[in-house]
Amino acid sequence: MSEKTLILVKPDGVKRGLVGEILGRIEAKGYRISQMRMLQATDDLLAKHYHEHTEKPFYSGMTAYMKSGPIVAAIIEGDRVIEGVRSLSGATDPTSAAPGTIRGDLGRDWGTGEIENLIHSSDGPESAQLEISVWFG
Ligand code: 3AN
Repeated sequence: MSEKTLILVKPDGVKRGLVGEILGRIEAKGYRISQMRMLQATDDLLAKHYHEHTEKPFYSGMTAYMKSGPIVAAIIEGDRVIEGVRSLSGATDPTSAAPGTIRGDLGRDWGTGEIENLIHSSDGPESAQLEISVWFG
């Protein structure tokens, strides 16, 4: 059964001109972009999106990074798309993310103290549903 996931191209991806490359990899895999918007993240949207992390020590630096420029939010559709886009995205740390993944091929540590890892993708059906409602209402 076809499912939906939510991706964000994070501010570093937009600033570096990698929106097309990142979305292109998702499309080339065979998934379909069903909705897309460019916007500026706010504290309120990020608190809902990252509700599991609001008490973590890295939360304030991470949200400052997420607000450092526009992001692109998209809903992606396809069979097993949640798992498939997580696999395309790669591990959280771009330095050690596997080559062949978006983070592994295009990301690195820039010495800023923040994990700038280009893409967010929902990690399960419940988070996909919640995150789609956060960014697309
Ligand atoms: P992923 O995006 O790989 O699913 P999550 O959901 O565990 O990672 O974390 C969300 C975001 O929080 C990450 N993309 C990263 O920017 C940040 N983050 C996670 N863990 C850490 C950490 N240990 N130190 C700093 N930032 C972190």
